Amino acid sequence: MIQAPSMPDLSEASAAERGFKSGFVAIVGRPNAGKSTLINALVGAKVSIVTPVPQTTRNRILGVAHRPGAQIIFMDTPGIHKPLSHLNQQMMTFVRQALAEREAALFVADASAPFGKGDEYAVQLLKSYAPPTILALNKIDAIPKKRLLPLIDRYAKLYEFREIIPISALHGEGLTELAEATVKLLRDGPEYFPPDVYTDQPERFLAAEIIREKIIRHTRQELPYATAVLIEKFEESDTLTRIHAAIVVEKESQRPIILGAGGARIKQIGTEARQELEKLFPPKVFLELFVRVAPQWRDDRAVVAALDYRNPAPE
Ligand SMILES: Nc1nc2c(ncn2[C@@H]2O[C@H](COP(=O)(O)OP(=O)(O)OP(=O)(O)O)[C@@H](O)[C@H]2O)c(=O)[nH]1
Ligand SMILES: [Mg+2]
Repeated sequence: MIQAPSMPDLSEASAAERGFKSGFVAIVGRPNAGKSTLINALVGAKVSIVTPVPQTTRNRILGVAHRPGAQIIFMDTPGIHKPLSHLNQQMMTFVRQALAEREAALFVADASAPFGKGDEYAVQLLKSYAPPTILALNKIDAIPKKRLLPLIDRYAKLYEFREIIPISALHGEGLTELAEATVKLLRDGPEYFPPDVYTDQPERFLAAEIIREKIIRHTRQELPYATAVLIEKFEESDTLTRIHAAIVVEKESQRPIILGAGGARIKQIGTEARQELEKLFPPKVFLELFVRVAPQWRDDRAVVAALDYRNPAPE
């Protein structure tokens, strides 16, 4: 269960009594459908990393959208797929947890990709939890309008979606309608989070994710899934945040791919990550990156557990 940082006082005129709506909403769908782009757009802040590579999100990421009279706590999740490694099984556990703990769901589908078996598989999983769900048909900026109706027909036959809303998460189209339709699925409830809080992720995890985003963007042809980032040191002072991070790869042969010729690639990854980290941890970030080889880490329970920020830190 997700712990709210401060529970409101329900004894007197509580938020619920004032007709305030709130609740947890799972964002689910196939890998690469645009779920993380969508949660960022709905929350109005970058809470989840985005890359062109499927299976980017590996955790359950909370993002709070503060609306007039309502608070929607969105849960971004990994793309629904058949898991092979322990890491992938853990990713699917996050999807199931989100589907089990939600009040409602947004099912995100990539309207620009051909409908296939993977989409049917994803809807089957949704069905097994049967939440009240809105279908968000995403990436409509990338398709001719005439492709929408047949797709809407097809999905309408698969599940009793409460609403089907075409959107472009990237360009912000249809998002006001989507947010309003989502609020309609919520009941009266408390303000779980104060107005200035938009995620529950610890700073160390946010830092690791930003670094991982830059790694994927720079190595996606060669190493789409093989890397993880572990923060080994995170020290904050008024003038400097010092971060040491290990880039974990599976094989010795992958080390030079991260390093690049003469170390140029890891330098570029470091520069881009530092620039973004400095916005989160001003005024200055010192970032040290190094590569560590951990054979078969995706099947190593200890490494996979260390990647989940909800686990207690190792002694
Ligand atoms: N054209 C277009 N591209 C989009 C849109 N939304 C997302 N994308 C792109 O789709 C790719 C995947 O986006 P993500 O938000 O990472 O997708 P995801 O569903 O979170 O993917 P996983 O975490 O891997 O499951 C990125 O290159 C996005 O820029 C959209 O509305 N239009
Ligand atoms: Mg994602």
